[in-house]
Amino acid sequence: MPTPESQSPITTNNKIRITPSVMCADLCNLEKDIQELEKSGIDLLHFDLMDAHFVPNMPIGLALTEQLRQKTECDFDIHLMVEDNDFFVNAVANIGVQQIAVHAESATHLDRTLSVIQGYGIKAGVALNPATPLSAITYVIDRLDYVLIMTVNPGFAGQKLVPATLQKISDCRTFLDKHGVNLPIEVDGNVSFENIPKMVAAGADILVGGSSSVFHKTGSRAENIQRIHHAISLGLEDRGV
Ligand code: S6P
Ligand code: MG
Repeated sequence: MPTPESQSPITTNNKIRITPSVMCADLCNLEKDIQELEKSGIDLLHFDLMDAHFVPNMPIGLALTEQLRQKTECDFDIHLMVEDNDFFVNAVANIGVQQIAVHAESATHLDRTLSVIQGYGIKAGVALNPATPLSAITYVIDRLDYVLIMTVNPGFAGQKLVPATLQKISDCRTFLDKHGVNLPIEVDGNVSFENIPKMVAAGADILVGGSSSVFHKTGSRAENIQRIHHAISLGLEDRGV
């Protein structure tokens, strides 16, 4: 937990959003799984698009993203973990998605890539690996729509939280406040029932739900979403809301 001294005033509104990670869903029964989530009140879906180069994995791809676009009204939240960002940005923009985050570590021309995303009328975010300093977004902060803080090293579901990232969420909120911008912070990686209160208290606004929450084996999707809402309310209490 961040110390009281290091906590900044939370300046975003208190509508916390849950974005289930499609790679953690039942991929053989995806339509049914997504419909169940929609019935539970989810309005955002997180797609982890990987190229097996920037990260050593490739769980889901463009064809699946495109087909799922026909099956749900949810907004599509795209997390690119790829080397060729511009190829993937153009490909997913044509599918019809609502927000795209590119990694600062892989974007050679970050400012230009963000402007290409926004040129499509899509919200643009920057994703930061656990070890990447917040200063990586300093000179694009004025054009950003959100920040994606990785709380595990990207590539795989089912990992343990990198502990320093809790402090990083809080530091990110302070950093945004200092720059006078009120952007949502998305957090991704081991966003578990246990970690959610701490993440929300630190300033997280969008929670990526994977195997440690939305798709947790101990409950149905609906039960897990309820547990997440409870965990969020604990975090908001800690924020003093
Ligand atoms: C990881 C990816 C994430 C995972 C999610 C899994 O590279 O970006 O979106 O799908 O973190 O959640 P969990 O609860 O299994 O860590
Ligand atoms: Mg992700």
